[in-house]
Amino acid sequence: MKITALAGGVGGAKLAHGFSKLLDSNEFNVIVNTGDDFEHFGLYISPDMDTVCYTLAELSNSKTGWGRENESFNVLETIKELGGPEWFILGDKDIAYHLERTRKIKMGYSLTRTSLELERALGLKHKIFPMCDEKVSTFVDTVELGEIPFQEYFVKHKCQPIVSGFRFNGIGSARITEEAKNSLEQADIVVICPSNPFVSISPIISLEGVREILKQKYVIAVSPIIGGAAVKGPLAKMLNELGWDIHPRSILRMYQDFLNCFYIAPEDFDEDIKNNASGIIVKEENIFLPNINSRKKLAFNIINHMKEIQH
Ligand code: FO1
Repeated sequence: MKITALAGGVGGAKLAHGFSKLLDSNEFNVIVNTGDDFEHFGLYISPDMDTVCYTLAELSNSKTGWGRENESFNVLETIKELGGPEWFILGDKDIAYHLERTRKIKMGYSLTRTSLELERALGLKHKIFPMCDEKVSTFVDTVELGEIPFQEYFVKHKCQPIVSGFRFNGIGSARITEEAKNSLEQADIVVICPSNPFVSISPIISLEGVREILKQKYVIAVSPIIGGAAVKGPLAKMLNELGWDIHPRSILRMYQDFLNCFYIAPEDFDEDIKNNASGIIVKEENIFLPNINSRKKLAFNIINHMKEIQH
């Protein structure tokens, strides 16, 4: 059984963590959004790649979900003393990771090669692919501040501005990497992790040809909305500001042209969503993933569902 997951940051990393515990290196890969990537202090920072890699390596900060556990902040403290920008929190070990990524990229390595080498150094057995090697930058259109870069919206302005749209700069000329494309084409199932559909999954599926591949595959998505709220991050606020219901049915609508099966929480499950899913199987399951047991359990249930379908 081969599974390829599409993931953004913290929510996506949790389910990917579950699969990584159950499947071998040749059975599971992740393709990660790079629209959040940006340069800060001259460093190439790839927040969603970092979060997925740190989570699978079990190095991630258990409170925030991003950054590393047992961090020190000497560099950031010193930057503060020097009057430099302190809005984006970078720990010392994390800075070392970004320095090494930046060094490799400056040497001419692609983001994919750089990422795979860093993953090996972290001891990861599964491959985590950036969606593309070209630069794609997410911009958020806001009512108060106009269009701003994603990390400024997310971290500097703490997701407070009202959202009116998104733009993925560079998406038209970016191409899904050969590695990520092969992984999608060879997968028995593609799992869309419980990540933000607007800013984490949309950049991946907006790459030329990706939707067409998904339409040929058995695609399972896990809702990032539970009981009228996002498990983490600004998704509920974004849905509300863009005029969508804060309900898994909104997520289902966004994915419906390629989705086969949708996992939602028991509190969101009713006859209405089941009957109006246009042929998509809606499954009721615990999709709250705070710890390794819940992550493994959901991954196990998804694998079992796939085995049933294959028989
Ligand atoms: N998220 C925050 O809310 N505040 C931060 O200061 C912050 C720093 C940071 C540093 C490295 C990294 O890899 C991720 C970091 N994140 C931070 C998370 C990240 O910016 C967002 O979670 C994603 O871009 C959204 O998926």
